[in-house]
Amino acid sequence: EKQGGDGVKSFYVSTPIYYVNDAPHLGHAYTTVAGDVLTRWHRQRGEKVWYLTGTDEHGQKIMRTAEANDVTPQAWCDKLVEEAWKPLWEHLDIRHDDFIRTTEKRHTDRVQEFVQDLYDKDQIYKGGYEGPYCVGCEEYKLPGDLLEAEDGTKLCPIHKKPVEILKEENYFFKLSEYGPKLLEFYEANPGFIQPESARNEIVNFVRQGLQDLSISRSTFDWGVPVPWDEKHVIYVWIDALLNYATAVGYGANQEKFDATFPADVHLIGKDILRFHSVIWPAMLMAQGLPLPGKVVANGWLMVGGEKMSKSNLTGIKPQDLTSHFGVDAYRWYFLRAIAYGSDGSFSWEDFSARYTSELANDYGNLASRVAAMVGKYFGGVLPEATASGEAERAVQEGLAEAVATADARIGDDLDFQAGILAVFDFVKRVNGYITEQEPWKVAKDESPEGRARLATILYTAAESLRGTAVLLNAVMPRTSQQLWESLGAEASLGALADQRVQDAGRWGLLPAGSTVTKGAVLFPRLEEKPA
Ligand code: ME8
Repeated sequence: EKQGGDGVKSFYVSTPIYYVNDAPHLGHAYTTVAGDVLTRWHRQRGEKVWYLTGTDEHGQKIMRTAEANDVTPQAWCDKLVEEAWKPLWEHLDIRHDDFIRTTEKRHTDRVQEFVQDLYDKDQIYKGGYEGPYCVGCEEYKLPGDLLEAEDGTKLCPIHKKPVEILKEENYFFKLSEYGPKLLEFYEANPGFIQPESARNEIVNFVRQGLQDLSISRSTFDWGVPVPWDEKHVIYVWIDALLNYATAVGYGANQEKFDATFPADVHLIGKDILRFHSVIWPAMLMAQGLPLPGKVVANGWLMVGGEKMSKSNLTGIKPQDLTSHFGVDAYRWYFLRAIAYGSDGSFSWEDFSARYTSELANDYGNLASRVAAMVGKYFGGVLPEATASGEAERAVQEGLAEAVATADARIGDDLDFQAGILAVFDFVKRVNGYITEQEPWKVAKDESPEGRARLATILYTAAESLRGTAVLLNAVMPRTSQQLWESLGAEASLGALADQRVQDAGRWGLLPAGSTVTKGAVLFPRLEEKPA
């Protein structure tokens, strides 16, 4: 997609850029799939969209991992990006428009310019700092936030690992000056930080007063050099946050930058809320750049009551789940089962139960029954609905409601669960309609009235599926495409991706005469759970 030139700003969505000290896990995939669904949804509204993801490659955490593996940090990052991160996003059908790596020159040059500019504007000064530092978070911690082990060791509240006391002469960004302006901004933009609990946490934090932020490090060198003092490297978080600007042409391609920046939605996990809703806006304010639309924090995927992390993944990789449930069911499950913004536990049993009842029984069976009956009673040619009545009108209204609800919940509120549920409620309704109308009995009546009734029932069901294929395309692109083909919709309506959400609830789009075929089962029965 070309950015710029037509004066229309893209709907711009970002994920965090992930640390490449290890391979991606379910938690990273959770945020990235959510962004993919959100951006596919907006594309299906006909909007221009820009979806950015990438990797965060500097800092001590990466450096130590590379050392432990006896390779250079750059070689380590190259390997992980090419062999683990990019392949997983491809496997999960993530359609990002760009993938930024913080070791790329298009990024590092601009980071230096940005920081130099702040220095020239007197927003950065030299000072000293001593305090507890968590390498896992790459962050100085406030003493009051630390946990204490039984032997008195101070622990990072997120990583539950000992913090290190760091003492350095550093450059500082005058973050403390931005507190009042930030509070004013939060006040004027109540939706800026979501969910509500995250907003409250940040407002309280900023009200207590902000400290200046150390933005350089001099005890190691794996980072972007501070341009006026090359003994220092730029703090990894300043470097990382700037990806959202450098990736869309900041300081290099003004046309693209204007057509894209700022992000409409920064998707993050709640661990990195302060960086995105305090430091990042303050950095932008310092440069007079526009502020993002919103920062939306997802909750934790939990395993056995603990936040899922690289160390306690209990061995489950995204690929273990996709090979069992399929990619589409994987994309669907986490958004369906957990309210976005809340913590949620993953369990193999819950996934299996929902797969079987909601995907295979409710949805997949509906699709195959309808195709089978059009085949059996009408030779695979979709008949015309000439005898619609009360029951059909209820189904038509049901579709319109599902479209409106899904559009508002997924496209605007990022309440993926409610949006998906609205579509599956409609699927239940269509199943109920078929159960009540009993087409297999109507089929025994060979009078013209009987044939008209049967035709109407099957048309109504097939046209309903046309709607669900469009509505679920963002979440489950592969099975939606399969269904689209089985309905013979492509010939008359064109590509599934070109179907507009705004039109999805209009009744009667799928023309009578379409060739309906019974394709492969959408959601096959699950094999035994692997040992
Ligand atoms: O923080 N549940 O990278 P990171 C849900 N490089 N989401 C989870 C999760 C879990 N258990 N675990 C991780 C960094 N995530 C920085 C970001 S951005 C300028 C720099 C997701 O590799 C969630 O989105 O530690 C979280 O914020 C992100 O992965 C952290 O990834």
